[in-house]
Amino acid sequence: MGLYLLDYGAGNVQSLANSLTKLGYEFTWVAQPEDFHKATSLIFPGVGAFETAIAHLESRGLFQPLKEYIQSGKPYFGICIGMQVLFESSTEATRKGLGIVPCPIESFDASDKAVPHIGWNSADLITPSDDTEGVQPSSYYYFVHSYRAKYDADTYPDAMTWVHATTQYGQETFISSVRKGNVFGTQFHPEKSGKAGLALIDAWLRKPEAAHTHAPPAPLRNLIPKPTHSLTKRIIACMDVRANDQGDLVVTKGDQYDVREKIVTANSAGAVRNLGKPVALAAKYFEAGADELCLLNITSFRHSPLQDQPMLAVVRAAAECVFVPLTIGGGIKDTVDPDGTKRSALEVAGAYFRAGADKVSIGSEAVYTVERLRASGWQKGDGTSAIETIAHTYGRQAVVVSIDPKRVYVDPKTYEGPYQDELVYGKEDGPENERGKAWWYQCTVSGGREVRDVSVVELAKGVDILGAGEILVNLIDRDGTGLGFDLDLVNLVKRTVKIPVVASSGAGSAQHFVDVFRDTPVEAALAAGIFHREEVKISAVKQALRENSINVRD
Ligand code: 1PR
Repeated sequence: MGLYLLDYGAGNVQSLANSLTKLGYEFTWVAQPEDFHKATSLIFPGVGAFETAIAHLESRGLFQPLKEYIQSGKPYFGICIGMQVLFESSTEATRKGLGIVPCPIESFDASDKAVPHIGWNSADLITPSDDTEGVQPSSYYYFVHSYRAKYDADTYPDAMTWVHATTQYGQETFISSVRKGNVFGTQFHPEKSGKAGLALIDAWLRKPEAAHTHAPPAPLRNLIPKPTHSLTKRIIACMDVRANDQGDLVVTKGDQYDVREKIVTANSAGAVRNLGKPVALAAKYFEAGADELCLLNITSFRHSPLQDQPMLAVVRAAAECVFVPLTIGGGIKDTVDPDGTKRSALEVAGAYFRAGADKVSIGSEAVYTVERLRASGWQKGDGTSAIETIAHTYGRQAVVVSIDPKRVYVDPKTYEGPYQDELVYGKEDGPENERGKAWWYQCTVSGGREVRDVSVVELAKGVDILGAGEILVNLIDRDGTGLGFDLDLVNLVKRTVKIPVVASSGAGSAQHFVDVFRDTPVEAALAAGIFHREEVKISAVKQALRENSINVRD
C-alpha cells in the first residue's frame, strides 16, 4: 500500500526518486501489473520519447493496468511523457496513448523559435483562484520537449476542460498542466525545477488522498498570446572532470584546453589543476542558482566509460543533491571493454541516464558521424550513430552535441578552400600575427588534440539533421581566456540550426553574459573558470542580466 512510482525502463527517473527521498517520502517502484492494485497513489515520471514509453508499457503488460488504475479514481500524477500518455495520440509515435484527454500531442512549430523547447518557463493557471496544486504563477519550471498539446478551445473543447495551466512558447500557447478528478499532470519536470519544483511535489503528496478525487472541469478560455514568452535565458556552470596524477577525480580547468599547471619540473609536466571535488561543486552551484549543470569527463576517450565507475558514482551522487538538469559528456560512443565486451553508445548513455543524468553530450563521435553524413551527400543518417540511437530511444532533447572548434586564419584575398562562404571578418581580435585576416572554424576531436576537415557550420548542420536536441559551442581559442564569448561563432551556429544553442568559452565577467544575450539569439550561456575561482558569482550574472531587461530565473 502507499505511493508507487512507475518506471517504464528508459530515461532519468532517478531524479524523481531523489526528490522524494530529499522530501522524506517513501515509495515503491511498480514492478508488475498487480502493483497497481496495491498503490494508493501513483507518480509516472515519464522521460524520453512517447513511442518508446508506450512500447515499453505494452511489452511489460502495464498499459491496460495503468489505464484501469487511473479510471479507478486513485490519485495519479504524470510528469512530461507521464502527462502526454494521457492524451489520444502523438505525432511523434505510431502507437496510441491512453485516450483519457481527447486531443493529440503535436510537434512545436519551429518557424519562429528553437525546437525543442528547453529551459525555464512560467505556467499560468487557467483559474488563478482555484486549487493551484502547488503551481506558482511567480515561479519558473523546467521544460524539455519537442511535442506539446496546444491550447485550442475551438477544436478540442472537451479536452480543454482538463487544462490546469498553460505556457507560452514563441506565439504558441500549450498545456503545461492538466487536472481533473483524480488526475494531475505536468509537461514540465518538477523534479528538475529547483526549489519551486520540490515544493510542488510536496504539495501534491501532502494533500490527503481523498482530496485528489474532486478536481472539477476547467472553464474554456480565449487565450491571446502575449507579445513575448517568458522563457528565461539559462546560465550553466560547467565542470570539466578528470583524474589527477594521484588518481582522484577532480574538477579541473584548462587554458585553451591545457589543464596542467605551467610549473614543470625536470621529471614531470605540471600537475593537473585541481579546482575542487565534482559533487561538492555541483551542490554549491545548485544552491547558487545555476539553471543547469554540466559534467564533462574530459579524458574519457582513453577509457571505456562503463568501466569508469567513479564517473557514474559522481553522477549518482550529484543527482542526489542537484534538482536542476544535469548534462553528462565524455565518451558517449560505441566502445569495447578491456575484456572484449562491446558496449553501444546507447548503453553508455543509458547508464548515465539511470544514474541521474538528464542529457548526454557527444563530442568527438559527432564529428566522425558528420564526416560520414557529408560523404553520403547529407542524406539522412543510417540510424546507427550515437546521436540517432539515443535520440530515438530517449528523445532528441536528451542529446547535446559539444563542439570544440578552433579558428583557422586565412588571407581572404588568396583563400581558395571550401569554406569561403563561412569566412568571418571579425571586427576586433585575433592574435597579433593574424591581424587583418579572416577565419573559419575547424572542428577537433579528443579534447582538441586532433583537428578534422569539418567546419563548425557543417557539424552544426549535420547534427541537426541527425536529430541532436541542442548544441554546446565551445571555442579552444577562447577557453579560459576571460575575453568574452565569440559572438561571431555563436551567431554563425545560430543561423545554421533551429535547435537551441549554448554559448561557451571565454566568459570573464557578468557583462560578457549581457553581451552574448543582447547580441546573439542564443538560448543559454556556460562558464567554468570564473565560477570555479569565484571571480564572478552566478547571482551577479543574473543581476546584470536583469538590469539589462534580460529574463532570468531567480
Ligand atoms: O569527445 O565525446 O569524449 O567528449 C569530450 C568532452 O570533453 C567534450 O565535451 C569536450 O569539450 C570536453 N573536453 C575535452 N578536453 C577538454 C579540455 O579542456 N582539455 N573540456 C574538454 C572542454 C570546455 C568547456 C569549458 C568552456 C568554458 N571544456 O566546457 O568549460 O570552455 O570555460 P571558461 O568559462 O573557463 O572559458 P567526447
